[in-house]
Amino acid sequence: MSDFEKLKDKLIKAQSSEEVEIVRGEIFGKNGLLNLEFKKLGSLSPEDKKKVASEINAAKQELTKLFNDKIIKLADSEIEEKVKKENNDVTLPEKDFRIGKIHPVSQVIDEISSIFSEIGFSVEEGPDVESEYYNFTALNTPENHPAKDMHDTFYIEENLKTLLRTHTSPVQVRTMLNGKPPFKIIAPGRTYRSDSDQTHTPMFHQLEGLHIDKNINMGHLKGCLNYFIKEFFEVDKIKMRFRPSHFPFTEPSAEVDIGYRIENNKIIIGEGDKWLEILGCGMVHPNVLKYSKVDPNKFQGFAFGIGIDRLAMLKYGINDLRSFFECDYRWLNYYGFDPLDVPTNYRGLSK
Ligand code: 2NL
Repeated sequence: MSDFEKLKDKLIKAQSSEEVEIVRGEIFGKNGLLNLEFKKLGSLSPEDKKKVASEINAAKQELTKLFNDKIIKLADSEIEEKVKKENNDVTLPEKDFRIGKIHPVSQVIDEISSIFSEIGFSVEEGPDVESEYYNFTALNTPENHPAKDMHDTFYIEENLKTLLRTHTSPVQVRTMLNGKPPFKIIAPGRTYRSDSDQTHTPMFHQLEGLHIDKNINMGHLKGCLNYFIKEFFEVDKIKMRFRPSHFPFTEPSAEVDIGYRIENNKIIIGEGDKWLEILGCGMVHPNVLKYSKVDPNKFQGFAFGIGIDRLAMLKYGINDLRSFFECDYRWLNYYGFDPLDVPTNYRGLSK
């Protein structure tokens, strides 16, 4: 058997692509048989040279075809073998949950829901497209209030009676109309205002709370917010102050500041002599209770509203609000949370 015949036989008998690769080197490689044979041509007479060269070329062509056929056949059967072994069902959902990340806004909503559910609040949701009645009238907002201005609120063009909700308060009004007191709910969700600059986006997230029962007073509100802020920032002590304010839907109304200081370019929440405004609150206005079919002589309660985006920025050291809504996968990969680490109070919210 000639050297060519031997290698041809070896190629035919090869069982795997690794074996084919070895024979390929022996035939077509730098020191392979073909190069060796071509080198020998130099010492032959011109006539023999022509004859032997054409023989080598014929063998080269035959081997090339054999090699290509073989590699395709083996690749096919090897893939088939692999698929059989792996037993993958491509219709099943993604197995590796670590690929996706939870957006910091969703994380903060989950954290706050966990904190309030611990003290008996349930979560309510409502539509983003609201009626003017639930968004303003039922919340005791006068006809000439600046918030109702076309420049501040997105009205749905055709009738001006529907709009994109400017807060999540209509969710609470709907909940009260659909049930009987007491009520102890939070309403997180998207809200919209015609405002866009470095610190405002036309769509933002808000969370409101409402507790209506007999004999609820400002002391309950203070205790509830103190608990919430400590849990949320995961600190034992918090400095908190109430400043008088005004909202059409609460009386009295207040804004809440928390104490902080800056250390090594990082914000320390709960201590220090600087103040940061974080939410608005108050005792629900009797008119709002009347609109919601709750008797203000029997029931009263407190309500509060918090901007979630700013809270998420504060807690997780995110400086640019607009990055929240750019859908940049690299940003989400860095600031996002593990979907399997669901926040709970007893196991830790964010660690
Ligand atoms: C703020 C202020 C606030 C409320 C929201 C509310 C809801 C009902 C009745 C009464 Cl149904 N009040 N919500 C009360 C006070 C303040 O939000 O600055 N939010 C970012």
